[in-house]
Amino acid sequence: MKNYFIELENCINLKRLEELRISVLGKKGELAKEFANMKNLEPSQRKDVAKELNKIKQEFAKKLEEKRLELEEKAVEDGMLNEKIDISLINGKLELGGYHPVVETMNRIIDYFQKMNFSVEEGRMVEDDFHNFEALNLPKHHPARDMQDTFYFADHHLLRTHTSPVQIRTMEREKPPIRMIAPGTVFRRDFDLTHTPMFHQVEGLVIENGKKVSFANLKFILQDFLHHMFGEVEVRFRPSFFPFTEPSAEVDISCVFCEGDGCRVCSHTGWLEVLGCGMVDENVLKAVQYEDVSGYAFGLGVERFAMLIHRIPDLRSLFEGDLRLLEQFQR
Ligand code: 2U9
Repeated sequence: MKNYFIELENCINLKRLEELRISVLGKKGELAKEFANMKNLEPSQRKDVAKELNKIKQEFAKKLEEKRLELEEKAVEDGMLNEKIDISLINGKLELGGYHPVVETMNRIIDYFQKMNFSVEEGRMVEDDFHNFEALNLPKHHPARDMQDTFYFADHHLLRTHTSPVQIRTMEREKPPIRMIAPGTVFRRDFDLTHTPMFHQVEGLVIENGKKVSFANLKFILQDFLHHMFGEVEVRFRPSFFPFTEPSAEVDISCVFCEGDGCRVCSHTGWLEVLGCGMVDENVLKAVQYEDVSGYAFGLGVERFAMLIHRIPDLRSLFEGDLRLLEQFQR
């Protein structure tokens, strides 16, 4: 029996442990044989031998159980160390995501202008007063600079209220000709049915040396762009005012909901305003030390485009992350 105890002590796997259990405690095992042998003993000896054998049986069973727990624990640990999980297996329930309608619309806009040979420029969201206002002919005390409209930091920096500072920085960095768009996130202290404090714009700028760029060029590209985005719509230009362009215009398309008949969305005018534009103001060109150049600029709100293209009635639904809306844009 002594040998079995030593073997149990040195046992290193569960299979051998089970073999040991059977050889010692099994029906035909070592102990069963010893118990059977008792019939050959003197009756006076049997009691002591039985007591001794039972003691050995209990001790072996206890040590065997301890060893089993130890080896099982080790098997789990070894398994975790050596296990390789194949994460490439598909469970058949994969669902494809999609672009958020604002991103998808932004990408379509960018695509159009890239095909028209515009470069895509990005800037910073935290800007200074000069690039966001001063250089754009928005002098000190202009109402647009109001604390009410702009998020200011304590150190005179601010969250850009439009992407126009990107054009200013591009002009500071590069000589004409310039042919660029600036897509990006902008911030205004505005929150109601039709305004969110964070939204997206795409602005464009074209500058050429001399008098090469005209309002007719601006009209052509914006008309073509709007047909690309909205299909067969009427386009009209209305005189307007912006500090950074002169002359300026707002651009309308015939209402995509009622096709110009008049409805609630277009306030019964038959027209929807979708763009602002104009020839770059002299004062803006002066601020970046450009001389003898001509240029046009335009700007649009991406959320408004996304809403009109996809017939999304409520601006706020674009920012709620509701899957019932987003799932409709799965690829
Ligand atoms: C430079 C010079 C001129 C960009 C322009 C608009 C007209 C315009 C609005 C559309 C909807 C902003 O998101 S919105 O509220 N934008 O109407 N933006 S012209 O003019 C510039 C920009 C940069 C250097």
